[in-house]
Amino acid sequence: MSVSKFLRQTSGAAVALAASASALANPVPWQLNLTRGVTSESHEIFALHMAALWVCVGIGVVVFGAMIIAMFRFRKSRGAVPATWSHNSKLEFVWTLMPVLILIGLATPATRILMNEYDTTGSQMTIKVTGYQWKWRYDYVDYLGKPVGDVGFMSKLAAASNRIRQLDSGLDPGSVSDHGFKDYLLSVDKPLVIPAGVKVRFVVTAGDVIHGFWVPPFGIKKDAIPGIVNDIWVQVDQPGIYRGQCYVLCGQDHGFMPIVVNVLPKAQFDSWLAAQEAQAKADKAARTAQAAGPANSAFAQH
Ligand SMILES: [Cu+2]
Repeated sequence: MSVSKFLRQTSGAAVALAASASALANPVPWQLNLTRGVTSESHEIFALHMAALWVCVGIGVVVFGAMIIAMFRFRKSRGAVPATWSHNSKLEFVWTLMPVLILIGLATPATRILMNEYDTTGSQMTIKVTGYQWKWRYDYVDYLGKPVGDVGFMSKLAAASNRIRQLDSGLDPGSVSDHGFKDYLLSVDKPLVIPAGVKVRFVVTAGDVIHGFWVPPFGIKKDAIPGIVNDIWVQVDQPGIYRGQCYVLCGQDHGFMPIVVNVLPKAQFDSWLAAQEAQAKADKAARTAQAAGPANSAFAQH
């Protein structure tokens, strides 16, 4: 790719970012840095990432600078004569202590952020997330202290993307979009829906092999392991569509099980959940009636 094309694409992306707040959540072509995200946790992670980056840049400048100066100023053709001493306790002490201090300086905030990410106390909602080859299942367990009745569904790659990805489909991946965002392999048939401004706890597991639940704009990433339940929480204040991926290579369709989270304003979410619960109740009643029907008539015949 030429430099001008690269600049055009990145500046185009910047304009697109500025134009729409919810577009912030969408991945951007040629995105070079870590996703800044929309939650306070993801902002903390981003700040720590930038701090670590600049510490590394500083170390790189000092180390490579010293090497380059030494190579040019003290080269043989300039008549440099090697020193004959072999040990300096003071120097050894300094260059052992400095990395230790830098590591402590980076590890302390990193540990604090991790401990916060693990602390699911005070969450107002629980959703069970299960990874399958190659889709996700979301089961709503409780909300605002009350159990949720039978709301759960599979979430798999959107049909349009699925058609295009088939070998020799001849279809154009650029032809699908969601509100102007080219979403090939990034959309699902039924997104996970959560309320804005509510601390949501995800309990994450898997039904077959190890998967990984990762939503970069939220700053959350959790292993989904069969037989093990991990948990993580998120609180998203800004409604919108957010995208993630399975991050553990889990088989041939690993790249085709995206995650989409639709964050709704709380009132809108409440009515969505109520409708889902009513639907589940009606479905259950229909199933019961169907199961009872033939049995009753069989009984009547005898
Ligand atoms: Cu997977």
